Amino acid sequence: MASLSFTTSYQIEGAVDEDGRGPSIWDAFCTKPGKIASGHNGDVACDSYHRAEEDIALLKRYGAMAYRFSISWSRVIPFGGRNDPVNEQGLQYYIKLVDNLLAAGITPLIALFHWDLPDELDKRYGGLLNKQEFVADYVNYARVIFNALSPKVKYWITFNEPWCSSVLGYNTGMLAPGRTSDRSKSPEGDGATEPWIVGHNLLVAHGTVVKIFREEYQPLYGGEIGITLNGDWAEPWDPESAADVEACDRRMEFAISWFADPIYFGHYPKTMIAQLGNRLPQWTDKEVALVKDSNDFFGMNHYCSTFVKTEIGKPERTDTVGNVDILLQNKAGEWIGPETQSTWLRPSAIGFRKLLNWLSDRYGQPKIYVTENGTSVKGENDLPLEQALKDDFRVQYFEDYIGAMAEAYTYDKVNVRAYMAWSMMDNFEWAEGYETRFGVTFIDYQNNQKRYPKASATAMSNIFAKYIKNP
Ligand code: GBH
Repeated sequence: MASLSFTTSYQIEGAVDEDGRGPSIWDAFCTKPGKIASGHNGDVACDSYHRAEEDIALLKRYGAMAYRFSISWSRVIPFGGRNDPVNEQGLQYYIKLVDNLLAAGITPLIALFHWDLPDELDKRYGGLLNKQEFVADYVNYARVIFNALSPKVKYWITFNEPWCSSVLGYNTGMLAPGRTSDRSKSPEGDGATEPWIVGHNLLVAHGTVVKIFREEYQPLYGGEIGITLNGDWAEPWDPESAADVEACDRRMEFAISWFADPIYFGHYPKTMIAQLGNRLPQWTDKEVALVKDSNDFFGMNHYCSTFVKTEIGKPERTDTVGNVDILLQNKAGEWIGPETQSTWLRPSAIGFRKLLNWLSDRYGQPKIYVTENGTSVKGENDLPLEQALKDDFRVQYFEDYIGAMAEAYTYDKVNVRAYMAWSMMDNFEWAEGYETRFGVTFIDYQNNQKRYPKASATAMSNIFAKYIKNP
């Protein structure tokens, strides 16, 4: 299964006040001064709430086989909680979206949660920090969606990038809800407890919903469910240095194994236990039973590679990534890849192939779905429209990365079965606002969100036709 496409609710929909939608933590976060580039917000975004049909027609024209999107919890249950009313209009929006995708021959793949928690749940009980309440409300929300859509939708993602929700939402404060409150508490580390608590709660919520899906919905309608993690490939800064090689392991474990080890092995990775001690929550037997073996597929978002150097001794800065220093240059002064618009994103297709192999080896050849992969282009937002549409850099990126994935599949026997490009269209890039563009479709934000296919949109159909066969 290959797709040209992927989007998420808050990043594309807009219409934040319409048809009974309640506010999410992202609506609240965007009002905080200094949090989002140029003070942007998702009020209008790509206006996809009103243009879903136009977008599906575009997908069809691009030859997309699948479309991954996320559901806005606060559109469906405006206050979010299990005793709060369901907003029928919000639910109908997604039912119609799915029906229209299916009618167009496009397979829907749904993420239940891509960061936009109903704001009320954050206010009511601390949102993701409150295990008991959060899990119960998430279960209720998932049931509402499964009841409406599981007969039609065969691919489900419980959470997108729990690392981002935990670390960026509760430690660096870069993403909503923007908490940084317990940084620098203790001398033996940066002292943060909240990211590890949130990560744990997300895993328990994931495992609980997977169990319900498997017991109550899968037997009736089939379908698959899993979690999507994010992870860059880590390459040692000095390959001769054992310490740098170890730093790479720490980096990978703190990014990916934090969530994948409990799911595949039933415990946290050893580097995290060693570094975080009792700040890492303990697994109860009941929780292990819920979380272990809870992936039907391994969802992986991947963008780039970095060099990694040992950095023991500066824990206050790097605790959350594994006490490592992340660099773009190796010891010889070589850059990992060309510059993009995003400071964090340095492409390296070889790194992608290595990552796929690492996942496959460590987790016993799981079925992998690449649920996001793509790039911004340096200066793209400043180009006149005609030039922005000639995004050769992005075309090259996709060719290289999909080529590397095809090699991993063909020569390394990695069981990678789906690929979704980020993104079908330029959209609200969280803290980067609208200044960074990732789309294969240009959105003219100045002119009524008009859509223009970029060269990469055309290129993608050809790339897929070359490498990937159905399903
Ligand atoms: C994806 O995350 C998101 O899932 C998607 O919604 C988003 O639009 C896309 O990225 C493109 O930005 O200061 O080093 O913490 C990708 C993983 C992890 C990439 C956090 C950006 C922030 C830089 N992201 N990282 S850092």
